[in-house]
Amino acid sequence: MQDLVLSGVKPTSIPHLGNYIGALKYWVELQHTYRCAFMIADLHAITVPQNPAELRARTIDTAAMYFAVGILPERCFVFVQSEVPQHAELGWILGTIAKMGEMERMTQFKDKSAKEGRERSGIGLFTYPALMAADILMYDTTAVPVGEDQLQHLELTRTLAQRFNTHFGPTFNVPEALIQKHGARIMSLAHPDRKMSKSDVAKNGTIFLDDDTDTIRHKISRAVTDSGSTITFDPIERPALANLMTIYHHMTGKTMPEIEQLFAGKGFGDFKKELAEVTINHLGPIRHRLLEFRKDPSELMTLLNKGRDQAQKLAEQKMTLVRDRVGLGRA
Ligand code: ATP
Ligand code: LTN
Repeated sequence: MQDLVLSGVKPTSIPHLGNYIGALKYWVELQHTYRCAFMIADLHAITVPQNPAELRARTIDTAAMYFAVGILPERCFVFVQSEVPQHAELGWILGTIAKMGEMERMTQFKDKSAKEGRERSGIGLFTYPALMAADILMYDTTAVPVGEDQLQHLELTRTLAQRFNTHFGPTFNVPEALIQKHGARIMSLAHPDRKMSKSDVAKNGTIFLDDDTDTIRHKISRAVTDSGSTITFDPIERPALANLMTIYHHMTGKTMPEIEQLFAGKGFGDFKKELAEVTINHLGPIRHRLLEFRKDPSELMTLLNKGRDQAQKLAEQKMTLVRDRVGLGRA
């Protein structure tokens, strides 16, 4: 079987630097080794309330961002999850073999349902992992690049695939997780003890991939640093500076010793100024391509139509087998 990598993000905001370093940038590397499918997970996005007009705009923006960061349409198919209705169908079927206990153990569900209170949380938040399993199993995916937060969902996906195969006969490939070798959790510039996130209340904590040059300079100049004055990498003692150095590393490809040497004898001010410049240089072309897609979305629409058609074709093949195995519909 040919290897296939599949992943996705929820279109709940403009992707930020954390999403880029933690996911998108890695996908761009993977496409040179694997056949890839990248999805905009809009059905997952609505497991928490969304404004409909904003959701639709973010869905298009997220798709544009995939191509803007360098996903190549000739190597990957990119599609919007809800445009392939077989995902919802398979999510339902997998939900019938998943156990309450398994779903209740999911830490993402525990965390997210704690916010609203369990009684008031939507059922979609609970069944989220069955839909995610459907996304993955639909295409005989062999490997899934995910952050650590999603590993538990991937483990459940494997369990559901094996359980289905045992009950109904071989149907799904059992996928592996792909963990980024030098992956990093990027922390908020304003609160280095929290991950950089779309929902950071501190406005300067998150760099969005469509931030303009002045905004990036401003946010980096306001970034929290630790005590001391030398530029040395020490994630335990000086986590704020280590976070900024990690960003510098991902923006330039320079190693930590190289960065330390570059800034020997210089202070935080010089370092931050230089960090802003390398970030602007790296993100500038991405932002430029995003703005072009926004101005004229016709090319993007063609790419998404192609991705949808390809995904639907594969999904329908798989669902024909699944319906047959389970005994759904007429012969
Ligand atoms: P939420 O905060 O709503 O749970 P999220 O940002 O974790 O959302 P997505 O938007 O779907 O979830 O994230 C897409 C990918 O980006 C995931 O693989 C996630 O691990 C990664 N990611 C998100 N924030 C960071 C971060 N600060 N550093 C590194 N990777 C990140
Ligand atoms: N749950 C993931 C997004 C996601 C996904 C997927 C990732 C939805 N379906 C399938 C990999 C494979 C998240 O929150 N990052």
